[in-house]
Amino acid sequence: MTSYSAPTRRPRSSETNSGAAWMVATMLLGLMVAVVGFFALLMWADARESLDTAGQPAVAAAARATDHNVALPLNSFAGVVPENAQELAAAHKPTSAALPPIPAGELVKVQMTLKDMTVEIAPGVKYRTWAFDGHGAPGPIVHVREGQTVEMTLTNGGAISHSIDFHAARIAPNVAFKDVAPGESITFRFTASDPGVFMYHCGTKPVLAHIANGMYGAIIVQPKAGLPKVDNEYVLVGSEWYMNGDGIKEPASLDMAKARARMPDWVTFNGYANQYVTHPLTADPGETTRFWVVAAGPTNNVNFHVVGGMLDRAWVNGDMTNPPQNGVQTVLVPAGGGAVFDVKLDKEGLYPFVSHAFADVDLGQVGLLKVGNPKGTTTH
Ligand SMILES: [Cu+2]
Repeated sequence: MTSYSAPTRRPRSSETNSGAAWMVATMLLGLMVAVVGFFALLMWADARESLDTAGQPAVAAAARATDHNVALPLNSFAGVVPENAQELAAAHKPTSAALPPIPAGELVKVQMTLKDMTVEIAPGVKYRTWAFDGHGAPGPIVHVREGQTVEMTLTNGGAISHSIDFHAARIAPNVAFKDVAPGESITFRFTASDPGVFMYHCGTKPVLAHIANGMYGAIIVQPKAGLPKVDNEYVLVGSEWYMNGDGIKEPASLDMAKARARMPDWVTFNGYANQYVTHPLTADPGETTRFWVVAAGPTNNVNFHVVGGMLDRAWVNGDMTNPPQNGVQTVLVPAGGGAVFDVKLDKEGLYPFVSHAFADVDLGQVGLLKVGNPKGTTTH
């Protein structure tokens, strides 16, 4: 600093002896400044050239990111609940997992009206869904027998176009699964020719958004030949939620960037986190329970497992034209797929059923099968 400021100071007469030295120093410093300035100029020119070549794509990428709401970092609201969450969970009426009866006759008419509605997906956590038949998510369980004809009528009571795609149908999707404008209806028929448990969902683009907003459900096609008799039957639809807020003060909506990044806030069975932990499904000791499981996603699989039990019969992939596998621990139900499991539990107790991908358990995809009347709770 001192040497830099020195040349600007005027020398006094008593300093004339050192005047020559100052002059030399000044010249040297001037030279140094010129050299440094020259190199700075070179570096600036180089940087500018780099910007000219790379700047345009970078700006375009940033614009794309903004357009599609994929800017990072993503804010997670996983597990965020109000303080009285336990109380709210207890007050919540659980979604029925019971298998409804098969309608009589050769023709089964199914009618659904689509509505935009706010539902609770965890204690005190609200989400704006697009819902089949005012059910929130999942939509109503459709239960038919192999060989019956399903006549599906979808009325769009929502604000944008939607559709319905049945995985149980062999049908031209461009005709049957086409978009239905708000206020309009579509009717189509298909024969339930393949036994199993299948997903149905809205197939309107972007499908990721429509499924993530709750547009999915299960259709069960009982095999004509029948299945081994069981004591209890439950339907579980796995799915995950991606939120743009915590949903506590005001309902959350879809965060598409989180859906693309596979970063759910909640993962559920039948649309509500942990609901069958607070309100367990039931069985008696020695009974066999059948689980009809669909993984609706939009993206996550369900790795189905019953803690303390065995999947005594497992119709993997819902294939009912072949014998089931026996004594299996965990079965993968892929997103968009289904499977059927018979579980016989002899001892009284609380048996958790989970997706054994435990990140999803942490986010709410766990329930209890209460066998008999065990005392207390489970620490598992
Ligand atoms: Cu839709």
